[in-house]
Amino acid sequence: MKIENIELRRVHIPLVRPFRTSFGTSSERAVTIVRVTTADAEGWAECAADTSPLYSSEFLDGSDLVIRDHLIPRLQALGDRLTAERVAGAVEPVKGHAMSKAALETAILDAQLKEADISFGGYLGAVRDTVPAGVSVGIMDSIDELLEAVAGYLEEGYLRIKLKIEPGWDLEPVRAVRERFGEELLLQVDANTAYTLADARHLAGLDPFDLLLMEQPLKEDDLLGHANLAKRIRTPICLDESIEPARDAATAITLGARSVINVKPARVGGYLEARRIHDVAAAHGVPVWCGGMLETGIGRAANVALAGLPNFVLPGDTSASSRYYEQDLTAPFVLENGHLRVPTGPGIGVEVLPDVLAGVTASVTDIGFST
Ligand code: NPQ
Ligand code: MG
Repeated sequence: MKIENIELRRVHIPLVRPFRTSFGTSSERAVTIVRVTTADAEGWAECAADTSPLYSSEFLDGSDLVIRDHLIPRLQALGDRLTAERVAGAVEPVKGHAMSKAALETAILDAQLKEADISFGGYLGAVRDTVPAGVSVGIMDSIDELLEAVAGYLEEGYLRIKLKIEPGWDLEPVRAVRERFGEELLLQVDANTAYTLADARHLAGLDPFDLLLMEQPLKEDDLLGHANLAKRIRTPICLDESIEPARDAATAITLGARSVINVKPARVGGYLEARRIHDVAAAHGVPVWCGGMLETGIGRAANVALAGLPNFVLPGDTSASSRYYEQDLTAPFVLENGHLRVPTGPGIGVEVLPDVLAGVTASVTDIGFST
């Protein structure tokens, strides 16, 4: 495949409501959109990093530099041998920076699949036409506000609720949601690394609420701590931040540090690695679900395709566009009976709306591409 240009574009999109997690509050999503131009196609992707390195060590300004100065030159060095499947190997000497690598690989894969007239779902091996949608609900100022928000999402049709928790916002909100909405509700929590093993007894206090899982209670590098915690609480532990390459998934499974894995293509370095994690987990009977990073329609389209693979057995954070954005960068993803439709067109299968994109663009850099 022959790339003619790579463009990096910083956009800022307002969120419909502030989103508070244990690591901070966002009222807009800043994101870098990557556009790869070839003779016959345009490939699109977004870098999931945030403006500050709080979810993980990556952040957008750093990511733009890594893509420009360290990743793209390694792809140029491949010459005519460049394919999406060769991107990960070519950038492997660069340590870390999974989200930056994922964005670049995904934009190239989109262009390649559009040239070949194959959809993401078809390429990755999706077996479903629609995927069940869950929603991630931020930390709120009061229990009443939380109950109102959850009631609204359930009315819209979301099939699973994930509550963000932190010390001081855990047992009471979970109890209130369970009591108000009943034992049938699929309910889980996400701590984004806010606890330590010393909180084990406190976290066991969530056991009576029959949660599907507790996501990432401890630090990202604390697999052993999670394995220990798993022996002290009944709620299944799900890892998010701890799992980068597929080898991490294998390690976590061997240690007994998890019973479920949140697969986020951005965090693991792209859709090809995400598929490998899906496969490793499936081979061990470990269920997975598709996480989210407040993606625009560009990233959401590819996530929904991934969530169509067979071992994605729990509803993901694959919410409708309206969960985050009044105006998405593509035609909005909408809930149909609690499900999102897997796009079937070539590549990511959705078109970027040029006027909307222009309206939210803060800066554009043409990096070029020469071999
Ligand atoms: C998670 N996502 O599962 C993440 C965390 C997250 C849907 O809960 C800006 C950029 C804001 C990235 C907020 C969901 C974010 C962000 C939350 C990621 O842990
Ligand atoms: Mg998470």
